[in-house]
Formats: sequence, structure tokens, C-alpha cells
Amino acid sequence: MAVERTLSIIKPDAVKKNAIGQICARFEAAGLKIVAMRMTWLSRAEAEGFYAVHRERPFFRDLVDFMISGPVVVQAIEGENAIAKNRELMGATDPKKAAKGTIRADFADSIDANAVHGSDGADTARTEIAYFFPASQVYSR
Ligand code: IDP
Ligand code: MG
Repeated sequence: MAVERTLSIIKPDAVKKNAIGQICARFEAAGLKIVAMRMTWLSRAEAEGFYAVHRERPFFRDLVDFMISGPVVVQAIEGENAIAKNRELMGATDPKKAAKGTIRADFADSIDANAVHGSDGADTARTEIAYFFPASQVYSR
């Protein structure tokens, strides 16, 4: 298995719940390393750009409104099979369908306010990490 990097976002709902540390702890307990991290309040343009792939979806406007409703934590995480491992830790998009013990089952309230984002593949991971972090600010160790 290859060492991969993936982009994680702790969304405004989880930041408001004071769950940043608990979510980071799950990554670390699973053997993933946080190699870049920053708190930021996305502008509408930044959120629209990040979710550009969903531009035509009916929920796009609500998604962007939600993502700019408060500060978020953007982070790059690294480890063996990090992309799939993070998706497993996150659980299904709809927290009602998320497996027990996953981040979304434990911290998310709805499909809109679902606590975390995680890249869904190698190409998106690369693009999404570069969207927030220059290569010089990602610290493998
Ligand atoms: P993912 O975050 O699990 O990868 P995506 O399908 O990539 O899910 O959707 C991006 C985000 O858009 C979701 O995390 C969720 O916040 C929102 N979203 C997805 N589907 C719906 C929907 O049917 N209604 C409302 N919001 C949705
Ligand atoms: Mg997605």
C-alpha cells in the first residue's frame, strides 16, 4: 500500500461544536499524520471554487452558504492508504446512513451539516491540497 495524502476539512458545524481536537485525534489514532493545518473562514468565491464540481447540483447554493457560515479547519493528512482510510473514518455523506463510530455518525446533524470533508480520490486529493496549501507548507515527517 502506498503512502498517500488527502485533504480534510473540519466543517463549520464541527468547529462550532468544539470538536476539532476529537476529530484530529481520530486521524492520529488511525495512524494518519496531520502534515498541514490551518483555521480559515472561507469567502464565497473560495467555497464556490472548492466545490466547483458540484456547481450544477441542486444543493450547491446551500452547500456554499453552509461552508461560509463560520470558520473551518483545512488540513492535509498523510499515511498508508490515507484517502480511503479517511473516507472510512468519516462515514457516509448522510449521517443517518453513516456507520456507528464514524466521525459523521458521532458529530454530524444532517447531510448539509456533516462535520467533515475528505478527498474522494488521488487526483482530487492532489488538487484539493494544492487549493489550500503550497507544497512548501506540507510537512511530511
Ligand atoms: P462527500 O462530502 O461525502 O464526498 P459529496 O457527494 O462530494 O459528499 O457532496 C459534497 C457535500 O455536499 C456533502 O458533504 C454534503 O455536505 C453536500 N451534499 C451532498 N449531497 C447532498 C444532498 O443531497 N443534499 C444536501 N447536501 C448534500
Ligand atoms: Mg465529495
